[in-house]
Amino acid sequence: MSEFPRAAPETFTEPVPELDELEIDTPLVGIVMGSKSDMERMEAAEKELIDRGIRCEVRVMSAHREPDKVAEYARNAKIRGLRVIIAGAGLSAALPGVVAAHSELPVIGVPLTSRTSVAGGLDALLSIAQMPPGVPVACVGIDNARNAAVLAARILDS
Ligand code: RP5
Repeated sequence: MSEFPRAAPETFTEPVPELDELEIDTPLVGIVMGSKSDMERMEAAEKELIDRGIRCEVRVMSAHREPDKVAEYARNAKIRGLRVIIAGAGLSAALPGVVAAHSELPVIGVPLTSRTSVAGGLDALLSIAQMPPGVPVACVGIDNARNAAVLAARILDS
């Protein structure tokens, strides 16, 4: 017979308050975008998630101006409890692909129009949709951040 004192069975079933609090507050979806100028269009994703009661966080970070910040965010996303990342960007729209390169989480890209877009945002759409094989990024329609949130909700529900 073991000499180690045994914990009462209820010790294992009691909730740990600190962990409970963490789970309640942890965002499930990260919404990132390449510039503050993207915020107006990306707010539709945040609104949709809030309307559905899905916890989310919003961050501005540029793949070309702040590559280290983007890499760090993507690398830590899963361990922080995020389950899906929505990434919006305009022009060559590298952000969703860079996030996907540094994270195993599903990434949904939102191609955005901006002041100097080519062909009404087709530049961003192709940059996101045409990721090379092995590093997938889901792609919703141009400026359709709401659909990214709906897709994120479906991923969380699957
Ligand atoms: C991209 O370039 C951003 O996602 C934005 O859509 C576009 C223009 O950015 P700003 O010049 O307005 O910062 O990186």
